Amino acid sequence: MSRRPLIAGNWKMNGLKADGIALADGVAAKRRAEPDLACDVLVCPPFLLVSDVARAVAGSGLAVGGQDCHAKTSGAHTGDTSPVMLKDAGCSHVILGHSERRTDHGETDAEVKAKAAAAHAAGLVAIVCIGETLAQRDGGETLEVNRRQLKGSLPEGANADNTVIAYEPVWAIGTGRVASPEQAQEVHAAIRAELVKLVGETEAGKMRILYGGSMKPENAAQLIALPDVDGGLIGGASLKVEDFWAIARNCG
Ligand code: 3PY
Repeated sequence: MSRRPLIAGNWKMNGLKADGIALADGVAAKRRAEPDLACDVLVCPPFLLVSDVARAVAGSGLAVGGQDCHAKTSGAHTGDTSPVMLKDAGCSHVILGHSERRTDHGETDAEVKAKAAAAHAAGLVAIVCIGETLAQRDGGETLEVNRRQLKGSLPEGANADNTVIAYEPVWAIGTGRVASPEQAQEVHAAIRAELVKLVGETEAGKMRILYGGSMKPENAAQLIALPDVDGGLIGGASLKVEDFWAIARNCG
């Protein structure tokens, strides 16, 4: 089954307003110059920059996403951002359950699932992140951990239109280490097999599974060419227009 790749930039907690707008302008210019690009492209700035970035890229074909959201629509939740607010600010996607949130904020699969359900209700595509630590990989638990996180984090009603999975081995995030093509394909194939049980064969066949974790221009082509890798969730390399665009062009 052919799936249109998605290249998503996770800017994390980087950049002030001028930097974010310059980056968004740069990526939008590339996108406008290549209307026939073979993939979808998404940028996920920090919350405070979402509205400015959405304005900067309007009409370019780029999508904008948040990096987290609350599981409630509104209420007494100091410091949080609701999925409805993200939608209102111009987002179409939201990253959920990134390992940095699971580590820094103790997010559990059940919380990610509730957030994903809320994102769906707000009309956002949830990018649900899963991945094993180095200790889990060394302990031979990789496939089991990813299956468990996937099952625990996917809400009722998840389908290929409202959900994207991102496999991000924790040991490859911000470390410069990247999964080998064999390691990535093994886990992506196992995730797709688990998706068949969770959402049925048709949706599992259509659902995009991104690889994340030190994806760069030098390794992207090899990873994106794998049968079950449908694009990337890009950290550091998404902060440089030329690097991010070099990855997006690898999808052709
Ligand atoms: C990375 O590339 O390190 C990421 O965490 C992407 O989300």
